Amino acid sequence: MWYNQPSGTTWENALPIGNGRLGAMVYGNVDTETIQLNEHTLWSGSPNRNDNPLILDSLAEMRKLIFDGKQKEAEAMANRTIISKTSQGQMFEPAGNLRLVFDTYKNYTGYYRELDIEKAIQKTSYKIGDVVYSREVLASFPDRVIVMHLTASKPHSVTFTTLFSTPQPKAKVTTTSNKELTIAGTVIDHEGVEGKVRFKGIVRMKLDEGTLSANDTSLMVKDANAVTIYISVATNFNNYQDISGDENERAAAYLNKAYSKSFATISKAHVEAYQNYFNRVKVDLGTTQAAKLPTDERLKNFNSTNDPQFATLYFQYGRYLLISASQPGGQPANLQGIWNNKLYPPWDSKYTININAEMNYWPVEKTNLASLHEPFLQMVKELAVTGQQTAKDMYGTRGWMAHHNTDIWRATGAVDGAFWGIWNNGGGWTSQHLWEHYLYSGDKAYLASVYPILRGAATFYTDFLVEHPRYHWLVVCPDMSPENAPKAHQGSSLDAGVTMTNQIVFDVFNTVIQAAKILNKDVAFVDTLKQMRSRLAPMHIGQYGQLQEWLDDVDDPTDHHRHISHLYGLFPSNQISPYRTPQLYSAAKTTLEQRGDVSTGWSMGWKVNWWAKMLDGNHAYKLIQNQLSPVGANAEGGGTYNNLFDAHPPFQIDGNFGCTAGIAEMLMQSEDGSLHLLPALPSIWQGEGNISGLRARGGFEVKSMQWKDGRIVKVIVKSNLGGNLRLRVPNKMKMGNGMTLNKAAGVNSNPFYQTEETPKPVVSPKATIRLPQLKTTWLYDIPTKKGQEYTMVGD
Ligand code: FUC
Repeated sequence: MWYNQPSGTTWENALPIGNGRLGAMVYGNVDTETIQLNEHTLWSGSPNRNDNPLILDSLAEMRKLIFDGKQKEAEAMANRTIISKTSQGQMFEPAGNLRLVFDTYKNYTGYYRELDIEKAIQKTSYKIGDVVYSREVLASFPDRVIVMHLTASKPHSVTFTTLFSTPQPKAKVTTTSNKELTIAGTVIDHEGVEGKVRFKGIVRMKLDEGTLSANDTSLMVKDANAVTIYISVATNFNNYQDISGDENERAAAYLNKAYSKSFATISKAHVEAYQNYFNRVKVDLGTTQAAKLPTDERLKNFNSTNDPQFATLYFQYGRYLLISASQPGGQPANLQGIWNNKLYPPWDSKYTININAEMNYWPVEKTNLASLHEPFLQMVKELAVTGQQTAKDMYGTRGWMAHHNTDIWRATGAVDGAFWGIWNNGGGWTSQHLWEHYLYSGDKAYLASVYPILRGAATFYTDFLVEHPRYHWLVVCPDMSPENAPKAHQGSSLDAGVTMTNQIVFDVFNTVIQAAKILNKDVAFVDTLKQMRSRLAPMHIGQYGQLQEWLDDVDDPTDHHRHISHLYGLFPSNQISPYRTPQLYSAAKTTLEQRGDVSTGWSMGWKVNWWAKMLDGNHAYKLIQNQLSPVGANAEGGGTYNNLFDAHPPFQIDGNFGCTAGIAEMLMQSEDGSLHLLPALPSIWQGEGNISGLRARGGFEVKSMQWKDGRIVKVIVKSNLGGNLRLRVPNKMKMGNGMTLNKAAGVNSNPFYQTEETPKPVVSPKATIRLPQLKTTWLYDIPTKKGQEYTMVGD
């Protein structure tokens, strides 16, 4: 990514770097360089809970109101008895800005700045007079510090003053006797929770000639040949229950260790560590002349030119952002990843778990970054602890649950008001990531270790489900379909047994049933789950041919709401399939068409995945075009900033990750009983292309895949676990050695490719169903051995 202009004062022009612990936005301004700093554990507040236990005594009454159609009364009651009376969630906080103020900056020429996502290094350069100045900055993975290197083409030309500014009201900037610049502070209180996270930042310089001096609040470099700036930030956070760490000691330890190394040494180790992740996937969708322009111009042109490399760049940038924001042992990527400059960020820059936080982790397994799933999986484990008390204190159930938001303290109470907060599936949905991680790795010891958490998520539902008095299915009540309400409910979102919830409960039960079978345990519990599963509400197809969002046929075909939660069953779940459930597939398509394309950033990202699952590459590509429009160009607002951050707006990183996952889904899918290659290749990418390194369920890795004119020329699949490889491809193929391939027959014997039968939908007599016309595909079975590679070529 590169630009001909500095960022100016616009944060969304600055370029992000990060190592999963430290994040920074680098502005690249000539007069004053700004490095806006974040640290992953720097959050407002301190360990706290936010449950409202009043509901426990009024649950029966609440349910009756909902079942009697008195949603508004139920909502008023929920605001009193369910919504938290304390914290609505704490905020991810900025540390401050390191500023380098230069004495020579006027009349610069040849300005250039870039973010090299193959190396995770940001560079800025410009010329003043006959001196070329350059800056390079990285957030080192192995060394845990941010390091900037400044050089000039003429000796003794580097002169600047370094200072800190911060929006944190309880922070102090000083210099030390050994000429370090430091910032130390305590975060703010928020919503009645005392801010107790302390942070420390230390900046130390290494000069090649020239002089370094200090006053009370700044460091002055004069006439150096080159300068290396080492930046270390740490907090006292140990985990969500314990903040007894020593931020001073930590910040100093990282700094001292790194300071002994040169920029070249740090840079080399950093690039190696980064590429260990990044290089696992390579993709080429073609390159045209359009790729020669600066990134911001390509963004402007994307909708009117043929620039397939821009989609490649955006896909790889999603991987770059995930590697930079989410590292084992760190916090999961939040609504803004690890990049926030505001004291009061939008939605607290926390974790919204009715879609956004899960979306962040959609690309992680398939784009070969599985170990970066860890921070999210760790959060789920912690939610299972805090959420156990919430389940007990609020709803009197066993197991664990979470509502629609959480934060670094793993709060699991209901927040933001009844319209948004009465959603009980934060545990159910996030727990499915544990299972997904298993499906890709096949690691049974891991599965055994997370089984109690999966079981706990199911146990909550076994205690919480109630029989619907009219329909007699087992339903969740109170319930809601995230953030949407049918007109029939007088503006209230409260309901019972909404489609998304039924789909999530179905998944949670299936997962435990399968996991228990693999681990050979819990026969009685599995029996209970099977019985209860058979009493869950099936999906409904309503009067307009749509997939119903609610149990009653009350959808509005002109509703363009950004949440289309009932399509959870199409993606990321797999209950709706073109091959297995044609009626539901048709209904899901009708729903997608009725809801329309353009929306907020993350909603468009989700739609890329849905259209990929619809096997409609051109429609998926249209959504990519909508998403890759400069912010402001779409009527509904969603789009992309110059630094390719996704715009809700404002900036929210989920859209980046959603679209990255969607591009992977267009090229390969492995959820629906086979490894499906090129399921949704848009015409614009058909000519020629290749990708290597995508991962599929059951331990398969597509080592390389080449296509031409929409047909697969050659594919090499590595089998890491053995078992049947059922391959679905758009053209006839044979083995690389010329042998014919066996046509697939019967159920796929590969245990990682089992699909649970979706209950038959209830169909409105008024519905018109257009059964799908599917493109012909070839389906083969290839028995594989663990560790072997298999080459298949077009026939
Ligand atoms: C949900 C969404 C909003 C936003 C917020 C962070 O509330 O409905 O669009 O993404 O999360």
